Amino acid sequence: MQTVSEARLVTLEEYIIQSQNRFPGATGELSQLLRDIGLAAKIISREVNKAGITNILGVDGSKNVHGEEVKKLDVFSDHQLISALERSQITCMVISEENDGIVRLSSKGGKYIVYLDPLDGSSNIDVNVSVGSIFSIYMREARFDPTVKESDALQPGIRQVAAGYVLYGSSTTLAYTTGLGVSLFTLDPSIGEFILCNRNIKIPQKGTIYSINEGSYNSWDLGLKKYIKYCQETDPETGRPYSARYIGSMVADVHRTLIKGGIFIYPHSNRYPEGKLRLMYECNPLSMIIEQAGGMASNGERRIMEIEPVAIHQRTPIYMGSPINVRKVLDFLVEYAEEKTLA
Ligand code: AHM
Ligand code: MG
Repeated sequence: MQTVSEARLVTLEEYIIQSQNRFPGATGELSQLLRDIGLAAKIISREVNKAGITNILGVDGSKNVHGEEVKKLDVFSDHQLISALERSQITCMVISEENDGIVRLSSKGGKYIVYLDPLDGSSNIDVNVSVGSIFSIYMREARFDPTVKESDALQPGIRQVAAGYVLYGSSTTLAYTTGLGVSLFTLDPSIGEFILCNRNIKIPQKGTIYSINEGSYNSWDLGLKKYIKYCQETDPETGRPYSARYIGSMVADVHRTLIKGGIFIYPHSNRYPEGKLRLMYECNPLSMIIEQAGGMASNGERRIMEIEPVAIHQRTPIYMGSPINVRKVLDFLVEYAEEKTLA
């Protein structure tokens, strides 16, 4: 692991500029976009940290497009990110978990389309557990068509030009990729800067942690039930069963999986026949991060990032993490595919 010595701290801003300089033809627009997201993340981080002592904590009364209660911090985070993107005038459209339709920005010729989950895991806010922001960036194909349409945003995850997340945990961590590995930063609150802590993080090939909401066990496919039982048996390499860890904030569970290895699963079930998590602003960006770090992400049948989207808020089951673990669960799903019916 390549770490950066305290003697020469590299900030997110510096790192983005250094990375851009490696591409002679780069216009700097993507760099600007990443800097905008970094700035919004610092403001959200500050509000998340003081949520308990201000009136921003809790439900604001309205419901989001999925009928869930909107927390004030969700709304705040959504506004911060969208205003940051509006300011730089290079994004034509934003799609966010908090908004039913597309949000057209004033820069109609803007090159980029950005998907956001402004505050993922928001049911955890009230209990002081980690939450996160997720972003996924695409280029607009029909740039010279003045009408920005929802169909412009329906691109598979393999076309993402950049993706990342911010985890508001015991410290605030930002991870992003532009397709050349994953860089990780930690916010130093004393100077208000994200500091580079790893320029090319790699996920362990295999881990011994499984992460799934086991309360839904009875409604899983047989292959998944068998796989989880397999995880609970003694692993010959460690002499112990796998450990179960489930935070209930996808960003936090995936971040742990990135660092420690293992598997994160949100399958389909009776309650969520298509899975619960959203393809475009949860699964695709986190899959790009995990793949760029050497891991895998599948919906159980195919690579997440190859799914052709049909709707901006569509859901998908997801199995992601260390390659050895993901391949194993996929083997179980295939082996018991004949008995696929949800019990
Ligand atoms: P949210 O975007 O409304 O917060 O929902 C997504 C969250 C994910 O962060 C997390 O993985 C999942 O919901 C947890 O769901 P469950 O409580 O069903 O296990
Ligand atoms: Mg979410």
